[in-house]
Amino acid sequence: MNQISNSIDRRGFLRLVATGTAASLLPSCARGAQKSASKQAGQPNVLFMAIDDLNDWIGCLGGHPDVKTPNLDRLAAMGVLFTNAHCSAPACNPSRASLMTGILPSTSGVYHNPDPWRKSPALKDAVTIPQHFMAHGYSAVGGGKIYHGSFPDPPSWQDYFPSQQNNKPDDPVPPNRPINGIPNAAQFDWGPVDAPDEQMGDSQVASWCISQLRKKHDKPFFVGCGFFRPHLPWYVPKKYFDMYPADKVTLPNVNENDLDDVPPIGRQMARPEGDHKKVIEHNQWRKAVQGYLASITLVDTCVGRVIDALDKSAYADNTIVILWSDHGWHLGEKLHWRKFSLWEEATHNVLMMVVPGLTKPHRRCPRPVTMLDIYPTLIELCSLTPKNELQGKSLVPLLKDPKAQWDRPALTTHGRSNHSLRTERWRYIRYSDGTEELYDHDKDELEWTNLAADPKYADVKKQLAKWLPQTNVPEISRAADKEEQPPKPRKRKTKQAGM
Ligand SMILES: [Ca+2]
Ligand SMILES: [Ca+2]
Repeated sequence: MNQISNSIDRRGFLRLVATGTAASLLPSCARGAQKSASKQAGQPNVLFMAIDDLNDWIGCLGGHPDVKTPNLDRLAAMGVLFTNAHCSAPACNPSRASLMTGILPSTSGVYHNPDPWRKSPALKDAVTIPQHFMAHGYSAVGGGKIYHGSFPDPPSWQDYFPSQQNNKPDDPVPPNRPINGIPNAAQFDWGPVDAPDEQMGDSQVASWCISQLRKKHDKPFFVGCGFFRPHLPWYVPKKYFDMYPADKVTLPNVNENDLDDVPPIGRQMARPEGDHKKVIEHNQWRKAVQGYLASITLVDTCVGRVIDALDKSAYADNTIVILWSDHGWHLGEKLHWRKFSLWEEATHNVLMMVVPGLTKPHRRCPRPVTMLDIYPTLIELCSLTPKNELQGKSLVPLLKDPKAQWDRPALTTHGRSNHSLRTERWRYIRYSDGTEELYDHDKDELEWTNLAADPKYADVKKQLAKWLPQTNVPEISRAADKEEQPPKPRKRKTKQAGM
């Protein structure tokens, strides 16, 4: 498979960033820094930005050497970039429901995309982040994808764009789909669309958000702004595809035998006979990477417009900016595509925060944190009433000092009783049948060598296992879901050989 010959060790590149060579290339934002130190009045506003399906392929996280994300890098450089942030669940709906309520999937039973989260006994009456802000005198409005599209939550918002029931403006689509030639691909498709930026749904969401920042507000505000790309399908204007010629893009570094030491439940999550096989058969790996990178740069442009508008607004000095993605994404690593797994590619996501008067520019926090920590962090930053039921932990100590002591690992759950714990050094996975994986990130950043069976690491596993949830409630009843599901497994005819 000569496609692999151009690949790199992606986390080898990450090390380069961390040691400063590439970090020195990061754009600075001295103006933002000066503003951060300026005196603020009253309760801070919150600009709460979300990006769907964005993994660590952004410049400042070093996940991919080709990607161009000048605006995300600029925002990260204005405050604290969490370099070891993970989702609570590697799928849109459970990740977002958990983030917005502060309750773990293992407590709520919201594990998958078709789970109507407000029907969970634990979340039925949950006060979401924007609801808590409204209860403290804030206005709270949103646009684009904050909750999963099938389960919007009108009580969370005073107003919503495009509407309380539909979070997604229409996107232009190219003719003659699927462009990639993969039959029955549905959303699993990529290629340029002949449309100006202004017609893209994300550009419309950015414009709506900018209009909010230009308004005169008589109360402190909470504005949610959620972007859809790089969620599938990767139809974005041609100029973004042209930035990443397919014959030159760097492919992920993939070990064809990587699944050989993965337990059966993990192999079922990877499902190498599905997407990966189709991508290879149709010679689409390079074009897929191109499409993902192009989609990331489109959304980066939207983020840039919003932060420029904030910078020019009356609220630049007293607005907390938080930007997160809901989970990561595989593009062939572990012979897997999409999210829906417990490995680094799927759990690692983007989290950055700029807090006027508190954070300093160019700070990188290596501590393992999760999206569950956002809710208690915002409560502390904005002096809202604490909520004891929240299961995350405020990140304020790390915003003040990104190297402060931090004892808890990052927990990610995919389906009932399948968990991953990530510390700075280790990833420990335990599936519902008791099978395990253990990876040493000091030596194995790509998680290729499962050490779980080695008795030498029994104590490491034992210490990590103390952090597994004691409660694993059953999944709540599913509803029809119009968004993306993990593809159904095909029946296996023979033992899966490495591809
Ligand atoms: Ca998502
Ligand atoms: Ca392996």
